[in-house]
Amino acid sequence: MSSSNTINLANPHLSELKVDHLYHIGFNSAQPLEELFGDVQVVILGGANARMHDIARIIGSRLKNAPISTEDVKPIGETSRFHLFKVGPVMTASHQMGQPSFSILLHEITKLLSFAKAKNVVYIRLGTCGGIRVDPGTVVFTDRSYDGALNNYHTLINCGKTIHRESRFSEELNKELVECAEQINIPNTIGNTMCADDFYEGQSRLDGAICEISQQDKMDYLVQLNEKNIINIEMESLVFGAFTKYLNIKATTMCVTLIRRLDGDQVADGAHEFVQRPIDVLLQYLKKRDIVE
Ligand code: R2B
Ligand code: URA
Repeated sequence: MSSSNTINLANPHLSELKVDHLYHIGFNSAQPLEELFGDVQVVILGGANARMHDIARIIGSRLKNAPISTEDVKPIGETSRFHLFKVGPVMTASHQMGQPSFSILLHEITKLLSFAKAKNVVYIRLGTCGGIRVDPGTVVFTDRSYDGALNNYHTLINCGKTIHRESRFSEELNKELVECAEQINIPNTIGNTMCADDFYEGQSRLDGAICEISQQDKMDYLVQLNEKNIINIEMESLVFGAFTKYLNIKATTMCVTLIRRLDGDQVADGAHEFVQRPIDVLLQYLKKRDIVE
């Protein structure tokens, strides 16, 4: 963030573009972005289109100022890749699964909000994950994110060179959200997260179509994760923590555990009832910020 608390992009080449086309979300810098998005305060990111639509509907209907009826909440911009919603000062967007897709969305919404001069914007990713030792249904707030080799940085290749960016979320935002979770009695913890590029082999599961590890290899690895205070495993936090830290955007990841990986790898149908928990924490946070009733 810059001194005026708008998002300060870190790209000197952008000023050379006459119009910046935000290709995947279907907006461009020639549009009146300040009018459309200048009031955004909170950005909610999650994997699935339908879930982000539901969250936008709930927030829209509970807005303190000018509530929006649920049938009027519709995706905006280009919808073939991501679904983006704007309800009052809240933007919600689906990012699909994995870091490459999420990273594209992050670049484009961040340019959009910077061009719109939105101030003090907070980014929250909410979703699901696998827990290691904690009980299913625990909401985990990520402090640091690690890759599968237990590096606390996101690696990218730029012009053939390897770049590492530390991945860490806002301590302040995590504390605020923990307080919200406590107020509504949702089991929660702050800890570190392992971010994998795949659900099966990348998360040391034994139930993929290919598996080259033994049960003992998996257990030894889960113990190693535990030694780094890694509580959970998901697929987007590493790039998210690195990107937002680099641009000084207040952000975090809050994911509910669907399973306890020390007990197995399969996600049972019933686990999906837990998906509501991070949404309830979010609504409590928006209430505290006086955005929803
Ligand atoms: C959690 O759940 C998804 C995989 O099922 C992935 O997007 C993630 O991070
Ligand atoms: N999402 C993941 O990435 N892993 C799990 O085990 C569950 C949900």
